[in-house]
Amino acid sequence: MFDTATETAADGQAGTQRHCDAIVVGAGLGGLYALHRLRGLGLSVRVFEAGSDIGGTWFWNRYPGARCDVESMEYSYSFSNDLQQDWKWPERYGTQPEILRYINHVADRFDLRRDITLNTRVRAARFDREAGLWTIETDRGERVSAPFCVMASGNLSTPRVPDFKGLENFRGKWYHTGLWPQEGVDFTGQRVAVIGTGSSGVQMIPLVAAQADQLTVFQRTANFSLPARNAPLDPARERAHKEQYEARRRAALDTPFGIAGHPAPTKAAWEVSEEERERAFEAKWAEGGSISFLYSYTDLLVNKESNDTAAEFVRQKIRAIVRNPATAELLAPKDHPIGTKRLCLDTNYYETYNRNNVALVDVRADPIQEITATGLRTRDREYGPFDAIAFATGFDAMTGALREIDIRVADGPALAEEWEAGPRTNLGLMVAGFPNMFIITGPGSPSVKTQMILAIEQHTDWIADCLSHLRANGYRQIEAEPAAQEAWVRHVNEVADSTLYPLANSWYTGANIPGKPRVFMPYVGGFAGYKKTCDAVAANGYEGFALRR
Ligand code: N01
Repeated sequence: MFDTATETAADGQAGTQRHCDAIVVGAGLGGLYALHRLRGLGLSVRVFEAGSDIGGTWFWNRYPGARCDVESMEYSYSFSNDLQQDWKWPERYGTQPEILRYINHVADRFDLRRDITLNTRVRAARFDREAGLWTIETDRGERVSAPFCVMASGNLSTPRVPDFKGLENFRGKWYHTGLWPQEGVDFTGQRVAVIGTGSSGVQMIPLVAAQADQLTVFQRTANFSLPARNAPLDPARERAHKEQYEARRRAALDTPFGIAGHPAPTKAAWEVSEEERERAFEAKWAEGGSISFLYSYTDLLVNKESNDTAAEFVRQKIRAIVRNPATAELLAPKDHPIGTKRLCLDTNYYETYNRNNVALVDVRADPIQEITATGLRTRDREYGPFDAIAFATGFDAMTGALREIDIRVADGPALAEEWEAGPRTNLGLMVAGFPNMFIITGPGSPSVKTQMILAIEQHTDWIADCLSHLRANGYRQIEAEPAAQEAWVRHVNEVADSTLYPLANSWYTGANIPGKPRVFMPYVGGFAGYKKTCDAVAANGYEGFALRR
């Protein structure tokens, strides 16, 4: 299609082509839609996936309780109305198995599998400017070339077990939430340690507590969590949603989080009386959901005093739920404004600490020093014995997967080196100096601060339109211009600095990885405004991007 030599392997299958029009890295929700969309342009595409099956995040994160914190009617593809009308979500929030089933249905329905190579990790990607080709190299020794490369490698796809001394000596079994065994884990009768209390830990802890003999939770930072209020999807609500599905999807494009159905707040928290605020927070607490809670007032993420009122409301709820006052105080977050770390959604998280087989240990005051043969040692004491340790310790977020691939133009510096002081992109979509490489939901885009599937679709549609434009106008290369990239990076930082987000040590800033530069990575200026900017850039002939024939 782009007039490159197409050499097909002997069996003639697209899935074995050594040359194609576009290579896609990753077969999660992003890679699958990219394949579908680019194929729709008539391009030949090959997708490489490290996992033994498709699904990305929802393939790997099989820990007990794994569930999406965006409602299932929203957290789904919008590109096919038939698909969204046909699919039936059983619950308000999709479980990991249900979402994986949905992803597999999409792959079959749109005949995606034939272009996906599984069990294959892309190790390197080199661009040859003269030939105008990316060549990727896989861990199975395969080399494939294409003029365009789309990185759909995910934001939370590089699981991280902290560098604890002695893990290799542990005689029990250990697991990471993001690499959970496919066959599941039965903790019945076991003494279990969970390390980490982010979204994964908060979801997993109640289920592990219900199964295990004893559970010890090691908490470094208390996190705010709100009740999900999950329930079977009400048929009347589902019907009403489906009747307006397309209109709701369009409405979502005009919102900051990419989610429709939450009326925009009109007042700042300080403008109303304490009683009115309490009533509003109470109603949101009863309704369940994190976005609607943060949407109670206009200024919760920009004004510390206003934020304090919401934070204190949740702290009081924790104190009311957790019977042991010392445990409640430990669980009540005080070191960051609410919403500046990912706000968790739970089912019975705080209630779990009222069980007599559950203990909470503060490893902020007394950090973990070492994993031992039977448990772990903090500075002050030993814990254990444990039969199993479950690490809910998160990911090298947003840049991890890209930095692991040796991406270069000829013999130039690797992308990882270019990003040593933090990621730099234009619109989160492309990187100056790396032509014809697109990133889906990359750093500098709203991605993780929105409904991810909508963000994926918006990026992929922009990329597909861009490739159509190049083809129609005889261009063969596109590259972010350094000045436009600098301006975008500056804007991303300015917007972040005008909010409370930088006050938290979070994976948004790289703070969870020792040595990772502290840069606020997602764009928090809102999905709607971001999409308008991307659309304007395209309408102005890809302003800020150099196009070459
Ligand atoms: O990871 P995290 P996650 N010693 O980085 C602790 C999405 N997600 O997998 O906060 C002791 O949030 C660490 O402590 P601290 C969602 O976007 C969504 O839970 O760094 N503890 C923290 O408590 C989410 O934000 C869903 O001080 C250590 C925890 O480990 C993102 O994925 C579900 C430690 C890591 O929390 C990541 O969530 C799950 C150490 N050395 C995930 N190192 C839903 O949709 C780290 N920790 C619901």
